[in-house]
Amino acid sequence: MNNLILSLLAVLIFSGNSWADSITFAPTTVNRILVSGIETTGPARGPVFQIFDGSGNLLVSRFVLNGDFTDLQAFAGKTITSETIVVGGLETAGLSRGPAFQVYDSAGNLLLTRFVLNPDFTEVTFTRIDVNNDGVDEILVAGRETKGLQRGPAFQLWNGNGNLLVTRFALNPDFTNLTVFAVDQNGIGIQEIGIGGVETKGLLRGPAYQIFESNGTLLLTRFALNPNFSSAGPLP
Ligand SMILES: [Ca+2]
Ligand SMILES: [Ca+2]
Repeated sequence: MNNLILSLLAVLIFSGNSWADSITFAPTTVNRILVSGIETTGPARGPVFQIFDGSGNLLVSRFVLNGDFTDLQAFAGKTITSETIVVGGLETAGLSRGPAFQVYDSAGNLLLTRFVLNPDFTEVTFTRIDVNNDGVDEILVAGRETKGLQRGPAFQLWNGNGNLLVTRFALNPDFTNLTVFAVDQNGIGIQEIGIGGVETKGLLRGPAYQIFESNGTLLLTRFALNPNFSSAGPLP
């Protein structure tokens, strides 16, 4: 689908309302388009995703999480044996329960809701990763604990049934500007978890990354570039 059609879709969908966070457009696993955003004025119904077929026909429109959520992220994957839509965000008002994700089937039916990490986390990202190479995606959640115990960067791995597989703090509390990525570090077809950042306080050693097995075992720590890059780096 070209940019003209996407732009036209955006105008058709969002005219008349205001939207917070970035509106994102992403492919699904079956040649459809996933659009997500947060409606913050007008009816102000909060986070929503929509699915369009290749001809631009609206197939699914679903309000998700609740109106107290910010930092919406949405992606399509196969967290069960069929396609699912995963939406994540931070509940920063109301009950303020922190980061959570929901899994929907491709028809827009809610399969599960999970609050993750804890309410002291910010800069939370949700991505899919197949850590055991079985064709079913796991859900990788990462962020920084910046309040409370302030333990810094951490990640969790969840399966599509909502079971927590591992929780692991990474790098150290002086790291910011996190990036999370999947990598087959040893080349045997099963992905490991990478987490990179910049040590912007304390020892100020600059950028570094770590590689973990999916069970949380640390495989590698590597500093990169040099400490002069300590104030650089995009936010995820
Ligand atoms: Ca898997
Ligand atoms: Ca591997």
